[in-house]
Amino acid sequence: QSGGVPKVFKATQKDYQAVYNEIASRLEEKDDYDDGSFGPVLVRLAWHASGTYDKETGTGGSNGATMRFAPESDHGANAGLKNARDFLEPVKQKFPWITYSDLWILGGVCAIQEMLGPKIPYRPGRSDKDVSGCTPDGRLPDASQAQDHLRAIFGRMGFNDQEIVALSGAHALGRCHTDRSGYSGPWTFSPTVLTNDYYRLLLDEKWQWKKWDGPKQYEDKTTKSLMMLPTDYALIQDKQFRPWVEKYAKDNDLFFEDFKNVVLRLFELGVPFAEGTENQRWVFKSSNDE
Ligand code: CCH
Repeated sequence: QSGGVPKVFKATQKDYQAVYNEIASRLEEKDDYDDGSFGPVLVRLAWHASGTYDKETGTGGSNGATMRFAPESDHGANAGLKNARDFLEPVKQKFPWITYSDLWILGGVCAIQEMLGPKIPYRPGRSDKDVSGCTPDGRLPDASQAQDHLRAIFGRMGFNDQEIVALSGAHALGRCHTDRSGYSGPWTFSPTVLTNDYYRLLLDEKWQWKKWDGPKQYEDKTTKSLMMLPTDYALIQDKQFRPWVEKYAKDNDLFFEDFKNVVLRLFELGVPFAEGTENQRWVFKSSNDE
């Protein structure tokens, strides 16, 4: 560099798109994991990084990536997320300028888009914190509980009833693992493609308690191969939640629009973005875009 002054690298949208592309190609390549994709566990990592937010104290949220450290990495709710963090580590090595906290959220955005969900507009600006930024245990939802608990947990993050139901549609993706949460099985028949099937199945299937030694969960009466958590089932038991389940079950476009808006907010919780960047979010090209 002229004058001996080291040039500060300022990453642009193009640079972040390159990181997106790297994550997408690793998703494609590593298709022997779980149901054939790391996508669902990447979405869960981005959600658990963000969902620790407390609007009263401004603590937690996607700024910090403090789940890299114990005690947060050892919180029961985060069991299994090492798979997602390890998946992203080589990406961090290849693009060392990106923060872990921006990378984990970009991983969630990329996974949702590559699993054929809506585009999730993104802006960078998260910085990594040290172990002192770890949030206390108990901030993420407990699947054995019901609507009051959901409202308390998501209300603390700043979300209303409609947003709770829209966010829950992410359970179209992935599965429960007995060696992680103790629960077992997928919610839908296509756990690596985002659809509104979660809502449709909630309403259309007959659900019964699964007979087993594990934690209380529902199974579908017809095939006994799908599951619902007590918190999932609460969405159709509760009078205020249920109309939203019905709307999203009928209208995938509405679900995608609302899911995009609420996930965008979730992924930005607790981040002190530079002023004036609210209207400067980027939309990344997915690998199947022309
Ligand atoms: Fe979830 N989720 N989640 N979840 N979750 C689990 C798995 C996934 C709850 C409990 C569980 C959201 C909301 C809730 C995903 C995304 C979201 C598991 C199984 C439990 C238990 C973990 C295991 O055993 O591997 C509860 C309770 C709530 C309350 O509302 C929200 C919100 C999102 C995202 C927006 C995804 C994706 C998975 C699948 C992970 C995988 O590895 O397949």
